[in-house]
Amino acid sequence: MRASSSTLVVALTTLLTTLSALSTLVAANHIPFGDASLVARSNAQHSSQLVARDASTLTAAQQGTPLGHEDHSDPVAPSGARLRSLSVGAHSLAAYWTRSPSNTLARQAFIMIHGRNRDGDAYWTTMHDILTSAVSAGYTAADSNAIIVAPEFYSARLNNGQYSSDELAWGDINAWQAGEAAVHPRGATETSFDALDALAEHFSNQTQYPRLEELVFVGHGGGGQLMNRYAIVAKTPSSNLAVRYIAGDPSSSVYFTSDRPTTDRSVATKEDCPLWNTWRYGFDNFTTPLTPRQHFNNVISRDVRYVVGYDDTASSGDQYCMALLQGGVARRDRNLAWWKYINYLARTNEDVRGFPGNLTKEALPDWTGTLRHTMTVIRGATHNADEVFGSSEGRTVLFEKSASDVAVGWRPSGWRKAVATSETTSASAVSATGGAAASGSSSTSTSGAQSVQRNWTALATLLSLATAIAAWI
Ligand SMILES: *[C@@H]1O[C@H](CO)[C@@H](O)[C@H](O)[C@H]1NC(C)=O
Ligand SMILES: *[C@@H]1O[C@H](CO)[C@@H](O)[C@H](O)[C@H]1NC(C)=O
Ligand SMILES: *[C@@H]1O[C@H](CO)[C@@H](O)[C@H](O)[C@H]1NC(C)=O
Ligand SMILES: CC(=O)N[C@H]1CO[C@H](CO)[C@@H](O)[C@@H]1O
Repeated sequence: MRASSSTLVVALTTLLTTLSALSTLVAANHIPFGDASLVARSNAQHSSQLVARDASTLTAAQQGTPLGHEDHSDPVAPSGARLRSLSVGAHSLAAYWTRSPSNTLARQAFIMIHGRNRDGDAYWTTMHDILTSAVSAGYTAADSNAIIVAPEFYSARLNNGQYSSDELAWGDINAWQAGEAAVHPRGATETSFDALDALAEHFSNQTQYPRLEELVFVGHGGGGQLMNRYAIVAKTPSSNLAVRYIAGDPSSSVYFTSDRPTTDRSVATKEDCPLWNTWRYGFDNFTTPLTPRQHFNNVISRDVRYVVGYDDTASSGDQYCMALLQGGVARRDRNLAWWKYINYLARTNEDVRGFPGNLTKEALPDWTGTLRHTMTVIRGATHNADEVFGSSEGRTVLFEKSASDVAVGWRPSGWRKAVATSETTSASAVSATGGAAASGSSSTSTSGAQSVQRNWTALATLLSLATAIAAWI
């Protein structure tokens, strides 16, 4: 073992030196913005002011980012489901729905949001399978009568032929993830947020659902992005329902302030990224009467649960500079940095120093409040809804009514949920990677820990390579 360990160290050192080159490649992906004709065209095409607010949609159009999965065939409901249309404003939303729901018995309803491929049918089945296996395993928090709904946020270009003349479809690319308005039917003003509000209202009807107690909004990837934004603006649901919002492995979040966890200028800089704080990444251009702080106060009091695959480290998904500024190339690191950020803003006493991201409590405004959110980090899970939600920890996130019963999963070594005094030991500052790759290294000094933390992205990549190399040696 000793010999292969030193071989490993040599291999890792070599890899480490290549990582600066990799960061440069990432830096080359910075997005220039300012094509006025594009904005004008976009505004003319969609009269609603809502359309022009999403920085990702505009950037994708400008860069000609590949549109992705295309499907024009007749949608087919998976067995156990049927395709329904639910009224949203003047139009309707298509959704796969439990075929024979036990409306009078159901205690739980799940609104399962698809990812960027808009494959609600597959997501309905994922949720159905997870529910079925939890129930047959005797997991008492799972309701055997739960109703599952998987909406379809169709793309007007990539899915035409699949939706009816009355059904909503969204503009390209992935505008629904940011809560934008539909562009079909012509003149539609309903947004994806409105569609979720309509589902909440539907399930609030106690005549139709007399025993319903829990309404669970859950999404993964692009659906996870919709979730962490919807939780900020959702209409307050009926008081008889405990509502939770579950965001799985989103690529980005909406930052409430101008702070960002990436300060490594070789990864991304605000100066080279004019849209760094524009909605979906920050509050600029978001159409809202409230201040970011008011939104923060609202959302922290809601039951929001983040789920992150510990191995969701590939540099896939959103690689625009706006997202890179949120913690580098990997979704995992961005989500862990987000957890640090909201804990610092709310001045919780969770010790999050071991999480990645160059943020300090002192540098952030003091928005003290009670943070009701949870973050569950699932070892062995990549960017995959089945792995994340099918794990034993994922099960607690989906089914447990009380946030206090949600498993936390992985944490950096030395992590403690609550501390009486804030600056006690330096062991807790050991980086997340250190904790996972070498759990014996918990005596790392504070300065050592900081340099490990600075190299977070590099080490995170190395961690997955190390596993491969160890097997190969
Ligand atoms: C933000 O709003 C301004 C003013 O309405 C507009 O000129 C600009 O194009 C918008 N930017 C984006 C990225 O939507
Ligand atoms: C609630 O559901 C019942 C039974 O389906 C229906 O008759 C009633 O109109 C609904 N109420 C509202 C406010 O939609
Ligand atoms: C964090 O800040 C340090 C010191 O300014 C810097 O060297 C490092 O690159 C930063 N790390 C990230 C991930 O931005
Ligand atoms: C690859 C990389 O980011 N290496 C950095 C790790 O941290 C040390 C100390 O802060 C830097 O000098 C390296 O450049």
